[in-house]
Amino acid sequence: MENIKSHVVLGLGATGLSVVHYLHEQGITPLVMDSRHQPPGMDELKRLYPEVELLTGGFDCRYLVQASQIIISPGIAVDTPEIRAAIDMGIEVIGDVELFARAVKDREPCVIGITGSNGKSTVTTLVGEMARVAGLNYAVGGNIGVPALDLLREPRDLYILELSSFQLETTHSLNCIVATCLNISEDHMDRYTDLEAYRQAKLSLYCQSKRALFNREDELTEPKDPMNQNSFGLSAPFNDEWGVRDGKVVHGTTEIMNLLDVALVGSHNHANLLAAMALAYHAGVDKESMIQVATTFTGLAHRCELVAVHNGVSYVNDSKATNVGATVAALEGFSDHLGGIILIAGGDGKGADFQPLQQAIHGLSQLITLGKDGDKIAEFSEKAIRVSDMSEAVKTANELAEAGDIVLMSPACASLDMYKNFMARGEDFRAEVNALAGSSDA
Ligand code: UMA
Ligand code: ADP
Repeated sequence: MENIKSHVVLGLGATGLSVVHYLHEQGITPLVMDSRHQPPGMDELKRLYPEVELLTGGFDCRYLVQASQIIISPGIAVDTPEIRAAIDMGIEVIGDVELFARAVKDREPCVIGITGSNGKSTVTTLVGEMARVAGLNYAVGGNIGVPALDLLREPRDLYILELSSFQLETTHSLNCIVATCLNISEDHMDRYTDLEAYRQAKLSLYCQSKRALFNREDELTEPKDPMNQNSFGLSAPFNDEWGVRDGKVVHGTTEIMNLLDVALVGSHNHANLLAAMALAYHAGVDKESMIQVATTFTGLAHRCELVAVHNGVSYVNDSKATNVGATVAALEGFSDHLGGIILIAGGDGKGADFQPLQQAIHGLSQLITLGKDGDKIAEFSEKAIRVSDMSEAVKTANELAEAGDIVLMSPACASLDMYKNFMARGEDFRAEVNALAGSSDA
């Protein structure tokens, strides 16, 4: 039992590595464990910190119960029996974001926290862009990709953090300037007993913020505490809320801009923009900077992204639609479209109930399904065609589509049954669509 350490880091992905870096800077050498045999951070750990011991292939309880602090990665469920046993013995189990929170706790509030089922990355990026244009010294990170602790390497005045429910389960002392839960719909049901448990993980962010910003069109996002709250939504606002009145984006009675000048398309994205403006406002971003971003930012890749127009058919990559709510939003966003819509959906449903898709699927001209849970979605439509991979899906869509149609790849599922991540799935779709153009030109 030589490798007993006061600090145990669980998980050696991006988060685990960032925690090891951070602890190293504090003069602490932790023990690292990962249930995988070849965790992704293994080579880098060996290269940078050869003195740090790594145990793979499981979590060894003997070391866990003798630790004073366990820092767990978001991909590991807190309910894993070995971790539960340590918690029951009174050992502190926290996440990387909690370490981040403790590192900045003595400063003036300097964090904007963003959670929700969908739109987090879009809003986080929008707020970051607004901060950049306003000339603030800011950094963007968290679930969007760069682990929170890595942001501490440079001195910053403002941290804009995307936070997942997994991260929030193990975060208790963020002291945000303002925090939002953008919306709540089913996701990650393989990690939660029910929607309420998932929702409570998200709403715990409000208790760690000076102000709570909620979505007044989604009552599931409402904070319990009526103090210091504000709202955004597409309806006309009261008092100093953010909303839309007479085709104008407004903050209370102050007009910000014409909705028609907003570069992002889709009503869900307009709601995202309102949330971003409200958040940026509390960080001191001026109206002109907000408008500059709103008129130029057209969206992130893999989120309702137009990939190509081929024979008059628009091919749209919405690979980041990894849950049902995102696909429903995408279909609603195209509900005014006059041509037909062919939806490509399916993948790993993560235990989701697909029922909310039923109505949206009804209006489709064709449904093409693939992946582990594709059949569950296919059950909603007599027109469903089951295919085995993206190549067949795109070729089938191409054969069926008519000029003016949209082929929308919005899977309502995670990609991990067929791909490394949602980006790889989106790139595969893009490659298959580009191959269509190549074959018909030949
Ligand atoms: N894993 C094991 N055993 C372990 C540790 C991890 O099997 O011991 C598996 C997990 O089940 C998971 C994968 O490894 O499938 C990655 O887990 P991780 O905790 O090591 O992940 P990181 O590389 O540290 O990335 C995490 C976030 N990943 C997850 O929450 C699953 C990243 O969000 C985030 O960008 C990163 O920290 C930096 O903060 C990704 C994500 O998919 C994009 N998030 C989910 C989502 O957005 O829906 C929540
Ligand atoms: P997240 O980081 O929460 O996953 P993204 O901004 O990456 O959010 O978008 C993920 C998916 O959700 C995309 O398919 C996108 O089109 C959809 N989406 C974005 N904003 C919203 C919203 N406000 N409501 C519902 N779906 C949304």
